[in-house]
Amino acid sequence: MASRISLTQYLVEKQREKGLIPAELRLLLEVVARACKRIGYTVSRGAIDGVLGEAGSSNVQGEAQKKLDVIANEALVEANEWGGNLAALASEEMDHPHPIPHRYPKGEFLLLYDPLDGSSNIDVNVSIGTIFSVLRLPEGVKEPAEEHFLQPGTKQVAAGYAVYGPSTLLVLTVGDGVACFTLDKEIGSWWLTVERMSVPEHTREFAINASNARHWEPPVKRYVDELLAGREGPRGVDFNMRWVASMVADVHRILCRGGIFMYPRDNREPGKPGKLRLMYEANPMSFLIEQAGGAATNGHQRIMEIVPTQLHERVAVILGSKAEVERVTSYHREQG
Ligand code: AHM
Ligand code: MG
Repeated sequence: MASRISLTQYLVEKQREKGLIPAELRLLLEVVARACKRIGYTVSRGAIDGVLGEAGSSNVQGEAQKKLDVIANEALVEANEWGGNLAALASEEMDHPHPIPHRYPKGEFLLLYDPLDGSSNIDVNVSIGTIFSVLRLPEGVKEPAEEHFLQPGTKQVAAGYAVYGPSTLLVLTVGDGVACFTLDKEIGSWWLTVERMSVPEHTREFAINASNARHWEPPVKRYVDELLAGREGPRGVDFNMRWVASMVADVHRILCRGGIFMYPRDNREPGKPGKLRLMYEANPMSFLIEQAGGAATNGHQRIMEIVPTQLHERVAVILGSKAEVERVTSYHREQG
């Protein structure tokens, strides 16, 4: 058998040989990966263990929580709060940041996550996942509060996601490219299966929830109309459409073979700049996509440069193959 590289070995190399990450960050990422392993196992048990269906509660965004949203959130809190590497953590499923209990030592990192992305796919056995982002607690801060999380995506020191699909995968960046690990369920190890993921600059595949077409703003409408016109239209080629409705799975496809993913701002709720959340969905995915050679904007600016004003802030998302993201962004610019 060819020798394999485990997640631990990969991270130790980043720490030791390249001096890219401190030991505390490596340990933190291993804890997150372990929690994802546990969540993946729970997801796979499904109806046998009664984990499908509604939890009967709702989160801060007013969305009904599924049982697995709650279970996954708890798994990440439990795995991380005693490790000594975190100052605080924040989640889509918790109104406010969760402080590290006083009985445990505190570290210098902040963890943000969407514990179970693609909640609408849980009960129909379609790929779902966990998305996470790691920031540093600003220097000199002793008691972390919500305001300390409000850093732009460029400050992320690590980001990644797990996909619970046909295989359980972990895709990770510490700012030195994007690596993909596959969970070996018998042994319990994450093996490195793609050392450097790369998003092709050009693509003929796009992902958007077309049922919202009537609410889109003109630049998005123009772009999608041009794609739909195919060979006979201004682009002169046919495009293909894919929409899993789990951001983890749609972004994973783009990291594997290119494409463009859009959840634009629309006119359904004019007060909201999009559906997806900046800090634990858009920022980590943008970091990964940029590290793999792609681009990510909200139509007007690079997502990672947005300075957040709220923990659960929403943002329009256009990410993937560079040439297409630049085209959509230029249509927004022309529109003014
Ligand atoms: P969730 O975090 O509650 O699962 O919501 C986010 C999901 C994304 O994974 C996906 O891209 C999008 O919402 C799907 O939206 P829609 O239901 O409009 O297709
Ligand atoms: Mg989500």
